[in-house]
Amino acid sequence: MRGLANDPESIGNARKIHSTIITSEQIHRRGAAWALTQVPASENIYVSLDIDVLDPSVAPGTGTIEPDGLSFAELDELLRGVAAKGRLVGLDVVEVTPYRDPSGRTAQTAVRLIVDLLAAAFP
Ligand SMILES: [Mn+2]
Repeated sequence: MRGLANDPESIGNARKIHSTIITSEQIHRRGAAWALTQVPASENIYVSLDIDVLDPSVAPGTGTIEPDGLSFAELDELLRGVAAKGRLVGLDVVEVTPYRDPSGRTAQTAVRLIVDLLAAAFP
């Protein structure tokens, strides 16, 4: 989680169901490898990725632009590491909005993240 758009109600609801919340600031400070230690191993894993977690310099084509997002390297390391935590059974990527990004880099970045995750999950 990151940015100014986080509201206390959403965070409270996530905590009520015992979700672990890791902020992008923590990942910048402590690294993706540390964040992966906070993810428990599981039989089945579903990855739901909102592209706006990335810094807008990498992914400007999205609905909510917030500075200081994850770098491509941070997110790629996280996704590849999550694949080692169990069996990947599903994946979605949301908030890729190509018409807001004439350069096409947001979609290209999203595709590369998907490819790297699938390659790690199904070597
Ligand atoms: Mn979003």
